[in-house]
Formats: sequence, C-alpha cells, structure tokens
Amino acid sequence: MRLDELRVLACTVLRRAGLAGHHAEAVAETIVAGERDGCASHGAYRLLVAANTIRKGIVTSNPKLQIEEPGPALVRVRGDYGFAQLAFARGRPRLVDKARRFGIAAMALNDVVHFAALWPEVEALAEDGLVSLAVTPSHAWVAPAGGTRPVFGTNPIAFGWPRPGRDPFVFDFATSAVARGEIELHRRAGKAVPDDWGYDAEGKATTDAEAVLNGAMRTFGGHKGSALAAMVELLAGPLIGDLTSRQSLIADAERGGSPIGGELLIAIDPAAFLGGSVAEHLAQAEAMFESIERQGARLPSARRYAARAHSLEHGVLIPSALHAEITKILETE
Ligand code: NDP
Ligand code: PYC
Repeated sequence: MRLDELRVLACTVLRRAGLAGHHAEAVAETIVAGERDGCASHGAYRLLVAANTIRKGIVTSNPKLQIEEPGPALVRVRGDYGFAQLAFARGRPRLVDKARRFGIAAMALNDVVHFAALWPEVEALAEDGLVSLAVTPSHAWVAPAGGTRPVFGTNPIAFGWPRPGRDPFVFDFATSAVARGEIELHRRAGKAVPDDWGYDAEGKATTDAEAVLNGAMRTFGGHKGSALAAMVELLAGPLIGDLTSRQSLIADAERGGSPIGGELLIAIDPAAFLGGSVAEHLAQAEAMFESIERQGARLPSARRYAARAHSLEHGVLIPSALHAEITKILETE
C-alpha cells in the first residue's frame, strides 16, 4: 500500500469504530508512522488493538480535552479518556513554548488511553529543537527481577536529541524484555518466543507466547530494567496523579483493552544551559555519534529511518491476513 492509502484506510476504520474525525486522524498518523518505519508491533496491527479498545467502551469518541498549568513550567492535558495522541498534539505547542521560555518544562497527559509507540513524540520535540524524555506505564504484565508475578507495565522510555541538519538521535524501548505487541505478533504467527521473555502462570520459563501473555513478562537487563520500569511507574503514575500499571489493569476490568492512565514528557532547550556556545557543544555530541558509527555500530533509529526512506518510495507491505482483519472492521462496526 502507498502511505496515503494506508492513512485513508486507518482513518476510515477508526471513524467506523467510533472515533470523531480529528481524533481518528491523530491516531491514524502514529499508526501510519509505525508501519512506515518498520515497527510492526505498533503499525497497522494497532488498528485491531484500537478498534477492540473502542468497542469495549474504554475510549471517549470525541473527548473534551482540558489544558491546565499547575506551575509556570508545567502543562497538564486532561485527556477525557481519548487516545494519548490527541492529548499530545493539543499540548505540544504549550510544552514547546514553556521549554523555550524557562529552559525546561514538563507535560503530564492525564486520563488517556495508550497503545502507541513514544518515538513519534520525542522525534516531534527534537524537530522543535528540544531534548526530550517520555515515559508511560501500561498494564501490570511484567514481573520484577527476582519475582515471577506481574507488577509493572511494559513501561517504555523514549529519548530524543536534535541534530542540526540530520535525523534526530532517538531511542524508544520497553523496559520489558520486548514489547508485549511483539509477543502478540508471535502468537498470531504461531511462533515460539525465546525462553527469556517471560514465565507461564506457574512462574516457569516458557517459549509459548500465549503462556507468557497469560503469565508474566520479564524486564530487560535484570535488576536494571526492573528499576527503570519502577521509575516509569513512579514518574507517570503517582507523580502526575495518575494510575500505576496495576491500577490500569484493575480499571480495565478484564475487558482486554489498551492501558488507561498517564504519560510524562520532559523537554529541555539546549540553549538554556549553553547560550551562545550551543553549536560548539552540539558538535561534541556529533563527534560521539560519529565515533559510534565509525566502528560499525549503529545508532538507535538508524534502522527506522532507513525503513522510512524505503516506505516513502515504495509503500509498505501489509500481510494479507492482517489486511483482511482490518477491512472486516468496516463490515462489522
Ligand atoms: P526495540 O527493542 O525494537 O527497539 C528499541 C530501541 O533500540 C529502538 O530505538 C531501536 O532502534 C534501538 N535498537 C534496536 N536494535 C539496535 C541496535 N542493534 N543498535 C542500536 N540501537 C538498536 O523496542 P521494544 O520492543 O522495546 O519497543 C517497541 C515499541 O513499543 C517502542 O516504540 C515503545 O514505545 C512501544 N511500547 C509502547 C508501550 C506503551 O505503553 N505505550 C509499552 C511498551 C512498548 P530502531 O527502531 O532503529 O531499530
Ligand atoms: O507493546 O507492550 C506493548 C504496548 C503496551 C501498550 C502499547 N504497547
């Protein structure tokens, strides 16, 4: 499919599933971006996830967003249980303005439903010339290091760094061994998962994707990923007055929808610390990137940017079974 065709399909499906037009467009944009950049777990597949979550009555079709300023450098967007993409789009100009005025600013998205990758947001803030960090909890699916029962969400951490004249330096990863969406894709394909991705309901390591989804996922990097997962819970849960992953799963009440709760974004203007010597110090960042690439290692997002260039020219390949499931939504909703 060409990307404009996928965008039309995504918007049509999301509207048919029940979202108001501008809401559908904001959500479709990140789904198209995910597919375009070769992120299968957060691309077209997410249309099924979003439609299911809407069908379960978890998402407000036409949310009434409220923007508040709890402090001079703080923005809060109350999402009224719309998808997070709409709240981010609405709050972004205010966050950017404050980061430029005060050097650093933070934005809480509260009461949102979240199924998305975070890199589109930190990449957008890098395009605004800002360094940024974004975190969000999900549902309690992940066991702490040393345990086998779920406490944490898959809790992604995304970071963006602007690079003059280049694609920004961006990384975005789940603090679980892998995103849950990846395990769901293994289940769909009937494929085994590596035995260090999770435990079955009895707490035993397993290669059965379904058993991990019904048991507990593992954090990446042992106790280090576990501590980072806890940090995400704290920053985008209690700190901003929103739900932890455990509370999100309780709020879901076994409907099987996407996580409900908050997201925290922090944006920093490099010029705030550096004044007139921004260019000199950003050049040191470039020297570091170069020393990574010179030895054959790659920067995070390099694969994504290459996939993007290919998709912009050639379009994307959607598996026919997935396409059939997506178009079925148009017949049934
Ligand atoms: P991946 O493990 O696929 O990738 C993590 C990051 O590492 C990417 O930035 C990737 O860049 C980079 N990377 C991968 N391999 C290398 C390498 N060899 N060298 C350098 N960098 C590398 O991500 P996850 O499975 O952990 O997460 C996937 C997505 O799921 C994320 O976008 C995340 O936001 C989303 N997610 C969302 C959640 C939510 O609650 N909303 C919950 C959990 C996950 P590249 O893309 O170029 O490969
Ligand atoms: O893949 O873990 C995941 C995920 C959770 C919410 C959105 N994506």
